Amino acid sequence: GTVCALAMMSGSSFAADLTVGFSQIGSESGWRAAETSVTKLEAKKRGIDLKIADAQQKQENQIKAIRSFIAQGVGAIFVAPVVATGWDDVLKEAKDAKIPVVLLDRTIDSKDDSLYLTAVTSDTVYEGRVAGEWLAKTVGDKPCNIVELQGTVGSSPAINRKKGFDEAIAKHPNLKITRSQTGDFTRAKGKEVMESFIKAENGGKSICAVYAHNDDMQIGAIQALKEAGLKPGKDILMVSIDAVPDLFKAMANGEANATVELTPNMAGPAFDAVIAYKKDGKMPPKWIQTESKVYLPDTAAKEYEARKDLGY
Ligand code: GZL
Repeated sequence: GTVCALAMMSGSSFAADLTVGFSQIGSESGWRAAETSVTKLEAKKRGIDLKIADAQQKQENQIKAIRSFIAQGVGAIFVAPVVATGWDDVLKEAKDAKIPVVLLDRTIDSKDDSLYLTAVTSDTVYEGRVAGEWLAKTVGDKPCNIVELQGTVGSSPAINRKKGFDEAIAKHPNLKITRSQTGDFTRAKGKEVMESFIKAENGGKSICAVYAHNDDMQIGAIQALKEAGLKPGKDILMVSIDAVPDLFKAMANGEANATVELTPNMAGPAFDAVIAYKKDGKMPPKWIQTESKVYLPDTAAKEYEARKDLGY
């Protein structure tokens, strides 16, 4: 009745005077674009005033944005840290200004975890591991040369997705990564690096599988393989991570074989943690983990339909 309505009111009215500054990496991938649009939706749902700064993938722009949010006296700061190191000083300034910081979708290497309230991310080591396990199961015991498209150098997902995948295939000596290079999580770079792999691997004939740290680089790789007259998804196994609509489309066309889901909604749990902290002093866990799940071609068409209007 009334009490509940008042509680609801106080919750949302409390959120209504909350301003959050979000230092977003950029729009390097379909997943990143979806994360930005979902964050705007989640802020709107809670009546939160959201200010987003796009860093065009540059850490110095993120640090500038955080300093400007501190100067504006925002209620909380979200940051998706493009790389894992170099944050201690600016996060110390936010801490001294008593502005809680939440890490979204990537983590930082810091000995001092008091520099952030919580990190909302998936388990990116697990994502790499399930990708490796799926490939091992699919290949069986025949020799398989794998080429790997790594994410942004020094970013926590690139480091962890490599770690998890390496651990999984270490158990299968017939699986070997013969080439590994960063495609910086973008389609263009993923295509460019795949073209160089094809040249180096005698026209790509010796490539058994492509492991890409995200779907956007995989989509670039598919284009490069097709232009070289090869058949990705048929002669070459294609496994990647993010579960973006265009990858489901590629799977439905028989050009990709598996993707591991990464929800773009990191902001919902982040907003709720900040509201509970500021309203009732409730300390969230240091890591709020989002779920990951492997998707295969059998449900690709349905999953594509379910996601295509999500703002990717
Ligand atoms: C992972 C996230 C990665 C996505 C990419 O949590 O940081 O960044 O996998 C994006 O698509 O560039």
